[in-house]
Amino acid sequence: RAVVYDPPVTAGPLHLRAAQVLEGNWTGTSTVPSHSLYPHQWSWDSAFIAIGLRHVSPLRAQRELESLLAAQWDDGRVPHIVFNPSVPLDAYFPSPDFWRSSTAGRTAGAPRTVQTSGIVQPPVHALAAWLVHCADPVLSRARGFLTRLHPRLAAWHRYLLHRRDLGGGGLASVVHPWEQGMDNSPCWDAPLARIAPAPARSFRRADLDHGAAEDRPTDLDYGRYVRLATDYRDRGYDDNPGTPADSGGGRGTGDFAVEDPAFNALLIASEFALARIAHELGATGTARRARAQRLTTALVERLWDPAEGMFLCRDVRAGRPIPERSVSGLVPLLLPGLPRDIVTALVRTLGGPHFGLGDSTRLVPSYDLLGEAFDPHRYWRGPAWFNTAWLLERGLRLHGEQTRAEALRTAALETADATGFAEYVDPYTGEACGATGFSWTAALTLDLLH
Ligand code: 9WN
Repeated sequence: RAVVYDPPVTAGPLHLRAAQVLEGNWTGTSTVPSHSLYPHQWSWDSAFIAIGLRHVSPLRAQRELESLLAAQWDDGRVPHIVFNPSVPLDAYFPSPDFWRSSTAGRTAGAPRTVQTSGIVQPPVHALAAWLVHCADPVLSRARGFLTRLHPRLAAWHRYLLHRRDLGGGGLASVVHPWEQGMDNSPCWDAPLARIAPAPARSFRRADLDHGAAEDRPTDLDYGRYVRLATDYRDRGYDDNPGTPADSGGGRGTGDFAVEDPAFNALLIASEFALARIAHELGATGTARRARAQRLTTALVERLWDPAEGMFLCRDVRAGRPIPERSVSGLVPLLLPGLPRDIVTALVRTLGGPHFGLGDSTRLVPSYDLLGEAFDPHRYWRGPAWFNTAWLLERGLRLHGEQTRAEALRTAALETADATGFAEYVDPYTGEACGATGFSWTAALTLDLLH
């Protein structure tokens, strides 16, 4: 595998090596996920990176979030990529000339001076901002960190809760698999099957210059990603939530609209964090807390499946749940207001035959071990990722499952160490896949060490 630019991981204690990875991936204003595969700033990566970086440099952690939110659009969306103008266009696909944010996104209020994508990623940012503040409240207050970020975070949540309520039930929808962050999850197979792929020769994938083809999404997946993103761009990135779609399947105009449990759980966790931020800034935060609780109820009503013992995605266009078990359906475990019987069922599912935690797997697989589409090496169709391990460790701890949380924490630290901070790993063997020296793996290692 040609992983050319990843920082060398030298010997030394784990926390030092994790800090070195983040140092090597720091550009001066933000941190790239990986110089080889992902040489720009990514939205949810930056949130996870800031959560770890706060233990090394609270100032850099604040700047990580500030630089991302400086690229926010006027309609409130936080773009999934903020492009670094000094990186050659062919280093990553799709590049700024594909997204054309400053022209195609003008009506939606894309920034003029910085180039971004036009889609979003999971809203981990308010949670990250609160944790970063807590790492050094004196510095945070002196720099007016939360005072400056609060209106941007509030606008971001407003965008998701209003412009993206395409199902009409209070939850946010994603309009592209890249938005949910688990790009080629089998959950998207059915809704994506309706999308006519863009011809393979109409674009050039840069990811295959650095990653092994068998660990990455297929060309057919990419054709559909390109089609969806092109259509959204050509509509001026307009979400148009008031208009019923022709198919009758919810609001909005695009062909892909899905309510995802992890995306919405992270939004709710971030709403709770925004309540704390508001309180720190002198408000009560009561309304936000109440809203977070209402959203938790909506999440349970719309996405909980008692027979499966987990949350499922909902295909808004088809008007039905997607019968695939993804780690995304376990992530709501991180919510404080979850009914006790749901917590019990989620913990049982996590340790049961579909995810095997504490039994057959080292880390939580991204997809059902018994699912037809399971592949231990192909990206989000089976491999274990460190951000989901971190979220579930938090959830287990929150709900009093200390022993399981501790076992997951130990496994994550050992695997991060053994693989040189791999992007993702085979869930059974822990073998490294994708890039090494991957930023959120290093960052969340730091957080788990503290
Ligand atoms: C597309 C950066 C990102 C992560 C995503 C992960 C992958 C991009 C890609 O890399 O997606 O956004 O090119 O494959 O799936 O979760 O944020 O690390």
